[in-house]
Order: sequence, then structure tokens, then C-alpha cells
Amino acid sequence: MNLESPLSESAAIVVVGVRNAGKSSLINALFGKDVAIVSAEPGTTTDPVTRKMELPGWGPVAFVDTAGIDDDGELGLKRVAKTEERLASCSAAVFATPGHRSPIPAETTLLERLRTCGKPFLVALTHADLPLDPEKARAFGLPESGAKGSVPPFAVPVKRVDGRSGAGAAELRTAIAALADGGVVEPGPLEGVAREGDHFLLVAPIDLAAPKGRLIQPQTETIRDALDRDCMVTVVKERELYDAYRSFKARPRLVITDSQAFSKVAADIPEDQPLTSFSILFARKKGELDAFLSGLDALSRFPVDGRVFVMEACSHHRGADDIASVKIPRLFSRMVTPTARLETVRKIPDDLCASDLVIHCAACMMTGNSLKARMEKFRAAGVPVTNYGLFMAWANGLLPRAIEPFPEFAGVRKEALSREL
Ligand SMILES: Nc1nc2c(ncn2[C@@H]2O[C@H](COP(=O)(O)OP(=O)(O)O)[C@@H](O)[C@H]2O)c(=O)[nH]1
Ligand SMILES: [Mg+2]
Repeated sequence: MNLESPLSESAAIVVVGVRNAGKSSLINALFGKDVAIVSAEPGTTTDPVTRKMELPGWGPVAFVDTAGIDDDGELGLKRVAKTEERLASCSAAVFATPGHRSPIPAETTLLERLRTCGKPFLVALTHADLPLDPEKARAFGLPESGAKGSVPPFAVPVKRVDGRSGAGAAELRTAIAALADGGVVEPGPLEGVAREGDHFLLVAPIDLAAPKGRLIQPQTETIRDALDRDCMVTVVKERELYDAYRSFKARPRLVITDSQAFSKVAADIPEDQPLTSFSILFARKKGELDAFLSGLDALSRFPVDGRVFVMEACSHHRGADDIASVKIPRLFSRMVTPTARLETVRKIPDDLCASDLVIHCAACMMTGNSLKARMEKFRAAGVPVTNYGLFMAWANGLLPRAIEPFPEFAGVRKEALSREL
């Protein structure tokens, strides 16, 4: 099944190995159709290809084809770097190695890398239609043909597949499904916040930047999570919020807004109504809320002409009042310093070190692991980082209110108030 859902909803399983190991053929065998380019010419897979399937234990899971880890030349090294990136952000890996050829040093290095990266992985011995190389058999704990005695089993599952005919693909799929328990599974956005029967009020601005005919990822994921937890959900635009709110018999457990509408929403609901934003929910879901909160400290000691990268993870339509290129810069100049230099970027810039702060988007299209890999880069560069939602909350005077709904921050508002008094 080829599911057209955005990447972040699903885990990613990356297929790695040396050139010509049979990685692309393996993916085709797993899907039972040609999704990846197969060629006898080494170095054919230049850009990782991603396709999804539904696997027990994983739900929709994206398979990522990669270029060989032993690729060389200038372009080749770029491809290797991309593969490394994919490896850093994946949930699990399949190590593809040709069963008919002896192990080579690049494979030993890659295997060591997989062993130490802490992610679940398994070994797929491709070319199962050809005789198994004795050395490879020994390396992966398989009995050599004709050899006597037993061999110690390899630490992770080892499966043989014929990438051309697809023989062994079903067993491989089952083994990959079984990796799910050890895989990293993100909690739902309402984890720890929702109890059965709770009512959530979602504010979803439908402006020019909204995609045609559908809701955006954080909205759909939150609605689904609320329904899964047997909660009620009401969704309104900011214009209907005032009347909708007053039509309820009881106050909602939580109001969740697009952070762009924070000020209007806060003005339309009582001061003691729990309120947060989708981007704050998602920062928490991806395990980075604490890091983004401490990034806000940079605002109090921000250099007069400091530099800020406003970083988006995906391309979206930029409306006239775009959050990244208009709203955040406007608020920044009003609330922090009018002479700051803000740049909107989509990739981590080469001169990251030269910036004083990164304001990152909600990362709703990124997996927790790929956000983590990005956060590592910011840390390594010594650049503080926060996100859109927390910056907007701060700029609108809604902190700590916007984090108080989470059990780990319960009572922060009272604490902050008593400190002020
Ligand atoms: N006999 C046999 N050939 C295979 C198998 N898997 C891949 N090949 C061939 O090996 C070559 C490289 O395969 P490919 O999947 O492109 O390798 P990649 O570079 O790792 O993606 C192609 O000619 C494939 O047809 C297999 O299981 N058996
Ligand atoms: Mg390939």
C-alpha cells in the first residue's frame, strides 16, 4: 500500500549498505513493485527514495532507500553524508549485504556504526538465489553449506532475501515489524493532558496560507489523538471562538490555538482558561519543549544588532502576513530590539555559528529523531534555539500560561506570580 500521508506521521526505516548490495532491489521486493531504481551500475541511487507501507506494530512506515555508504568522489561523498543524515534521524535500519560476497571493510565499519547508534536494526542478506559466501555466513552466524557443528547466532535478526524474485521478502517484512517494539514511537500530542471525556477546543485559522481543502498536520493529528482518547473536540476559526466558547456549559479542558492567533484567542477567553498552541504541543511531543524554553533565555541578553535565523522545516505557501517572514520579525523588533537582523531559512545555514538565536517552526513535518539531530547541530554550534509557538507566547505575555496545562509544568504560573510579587 502506498500511503500519501506526510512523513512525520510515520516512522522511517532506512535501508543501508555498500554500493550494489541490492538495497534498491530489496525495497522493491518489500513493496512487491518497482519503487526504487535498480541497476548493476554502482552508485545509481543518488538521492534517497522514500515510500510508505502499513506494517503491524509500526502503522504507516516510510522506507528510505540510500546511496551506498562506500560511494566516492565529490558527489559520492555528498551522497554518503546524506545517508549518514538519514541514519541519524531514522527509527530503525535494515543493513543490506550481498550474501554471495565476502564482507568488506566499509561494511564492518557500517555495522559497528549501527551497533552503537542504539536504534533497532536487522541484517538482510541479499542475493539469496546465489550460493552463500562462507565468510559472510560465519560473520552473521549462519551455517555454511556442508559445514559441521553449530555457529553462535548473530546478535540481531538475519534474513536472506532474493531481491530479484522477492523470495524471503515476506519473512523480512515480519522481522521488520517485530523491530517496532524497540523503535522510537512518539507519544500523541495530548499525552498526559487528556482524560476520557475531556473537551478540547481547537482554534484553526483558515487564512490564505492554509492548504486548499484540508487541515494541517498538527490539527489533524491532535483531533485524531483526542478521539483516540475518547475526548470531545470542537474546531473553530478565531472569528467564531468568542461565541463558541460562551455556548459551552462547561469550560474546555484546554484551548489549543495556532500560535499566530495567540493574542486574539487570549483576548476572547477568560484569563484562567488553560491555553496553549499546536507548536508547543508538538515541541513537547518531540521531546524538545525544555530545550526550546531555555532558548528563550537568549532574549533577555540579546545583542542590540544580533542575528536570528527563523527556520522552517518544510516549504509552505507564504501569505501576506506570513509567520516566519512577517509576524515574527515584526514582534521581534517591537519586543526585543528593532535593529536585530532576522533571516528566514529552510536549511541549517553554513554560518549557523554566526547567529545569536534560532527560532524554529513547529517541526510538524519532521520526525522526533530528525528534530533531535537538528538540535544536536544547534547545541554543537552553541546557538540557543526556541520555536515559533514559544516565541509567540512569550511576545504576547502568555508565558508561563501556555505551558501550565502540561502536568510537568503544573503550577508554574502561580510560582512565577509569587516570584513577581
Ligand atoms: N541475483 C540477484 N541479483 C540481485 C539481487 N538483488 C540485487 N541484484 C542485482 O544487483 C545489482 C544491484 O542492485 P541494486 O538493488 O541496484 O543495488 P543497490 O546499489 O544496493 O541499490 C542489480 O543488477 C540487481 O539486479 C538478488 O537478490 N539476486
Ligand atoms: Mg540503489
